[in-house]
Amino acid sequence: PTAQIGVTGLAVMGSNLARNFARHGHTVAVHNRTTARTTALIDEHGHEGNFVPAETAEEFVAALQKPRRLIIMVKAGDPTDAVIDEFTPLLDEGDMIVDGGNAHFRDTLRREKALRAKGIHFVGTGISGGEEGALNGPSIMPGGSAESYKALGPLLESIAAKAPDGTPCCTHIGPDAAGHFVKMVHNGIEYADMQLIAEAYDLLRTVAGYEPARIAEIFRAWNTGRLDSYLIEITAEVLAHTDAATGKPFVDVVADEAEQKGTGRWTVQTALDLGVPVSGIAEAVFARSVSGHTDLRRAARTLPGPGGEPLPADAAEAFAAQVEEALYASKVVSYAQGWNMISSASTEYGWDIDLGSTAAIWRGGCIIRAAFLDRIRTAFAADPALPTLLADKEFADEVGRAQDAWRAVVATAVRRGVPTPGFSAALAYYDALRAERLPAALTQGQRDFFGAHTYRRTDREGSFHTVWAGDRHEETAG
Ligand code: NBP
Repeated sequence: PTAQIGVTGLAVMGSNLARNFARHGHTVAVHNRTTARTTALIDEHGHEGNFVPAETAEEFVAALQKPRRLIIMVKAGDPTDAVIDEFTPLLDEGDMIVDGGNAHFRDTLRREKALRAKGIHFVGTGISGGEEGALNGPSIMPGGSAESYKALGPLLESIAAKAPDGTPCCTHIGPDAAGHFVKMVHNGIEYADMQLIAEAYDLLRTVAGYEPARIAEIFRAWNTGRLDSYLIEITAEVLAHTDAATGKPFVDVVADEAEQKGTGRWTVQTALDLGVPVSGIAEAVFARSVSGHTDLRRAARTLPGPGGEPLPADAAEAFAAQVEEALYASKVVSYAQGWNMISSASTEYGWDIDLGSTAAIWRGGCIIRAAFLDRIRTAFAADPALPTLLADKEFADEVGRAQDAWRAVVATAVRRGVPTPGFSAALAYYDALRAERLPAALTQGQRDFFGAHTYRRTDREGSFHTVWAGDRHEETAG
């Protein structure tokens, strides 16, 4: 056998990943259920490196050096199980199956456990960056055993994106499903980032009264500062684009109903199970959902709103600067929430995830790649036990400086009737964290009143219940 690695599933992601390996000098076995895809890959790109095409599963496995390293890049869900079931009987103890698809981490937990019992390493691996990333350098988030990473790491690191300082955007995240888990949170954060950017655009359009081309210029300028990121960069491109058919701004001819494939929803569902507040991600998922409910929107179109004229030029310019501050502060909050989620899951599942290196491997290759992530890496390097990014001195100072502008923007949005669920939820979270006292004390009182759910006191230990239906004396509970 000659192949260092094999890829089965040669749709766009698998083909591009195989080509990436071949271009980096590795010999790659390639296989697909339907052979036509394998043939097409060899015909079109066979000259790019050393490929070993295989028609059958047996041929494919026979082409791999031991211990075998096999990457599955098929549609997530049942197809992944079908492929695992097909290949497992052909493998030996110590072989590695890497699932590079967008699996739900609970599926990865189940598959890893089953294969571990057979002595096979199952490496659920998040791969971000889409088609382009798979070919030219994705951000790679492998889970699975530390032992498997010794054999896989060098190969994966060779094809991964490189951060601006040259380090590969690939690291062993943690055991079993840790890789697929952080990939899921990455996608959730991506939803939040996109929603915040959309709100900034909406405010600049509605309140400042700017045209898309002008807003594209503003995003371009922001992209040279602390917001420097792939998503801000492509936002400027999309806003500057003119529709060829109508000559109108592209953004004005696209139906305003955002779609989703489900990874943002998974993040929020999982956060609810873990009890971690990720309001920024949740509002982003719900905002897409609201946009898609054309029935509700049609029914509510005539509800009264405040109206109002766009701001005069000077005020508009000042407002745009405030929007940048609100966007930045809200972004810090949603990343803080995302990292809380990773940290909680790491404790819950015993993954021992290095929070700083997760930020480090998102500096390149993936959709949320940004200069900003280096700051998160530094914050966790300074204090690996940082309870929230908002407690990092630098982030705290920055967000503190932004808060006046942030409040002004949210207030203006409310006054002008522009929906800003992302900005508003982020600000509410910030205020909740810094509050000396929360009204949760009242909530506890109500729970005790109607359900005898008990409460704790601020002045002494223990659980208590007030006999609300009787003379309202207090009893020690439990
Ligand atoms: P698709 O998700 O469209 O899957 C197509 C591949 O799955 C084909 O190779 C197909 O084989 C194979 N397949 C199916 Br469907 N059912 C199968 C079965 N029962 N047995 C064997 N093979 C089966 O491909 P993709 O868009 O390249 O994505 C691959 C994976 O990467 C997915 O999990 C996706 O979520 C993930 N991902 C995608 C992106 C992206 O930007 N597209 C980014 C990151 C991750 P056939 O040719 O015989 O039908």
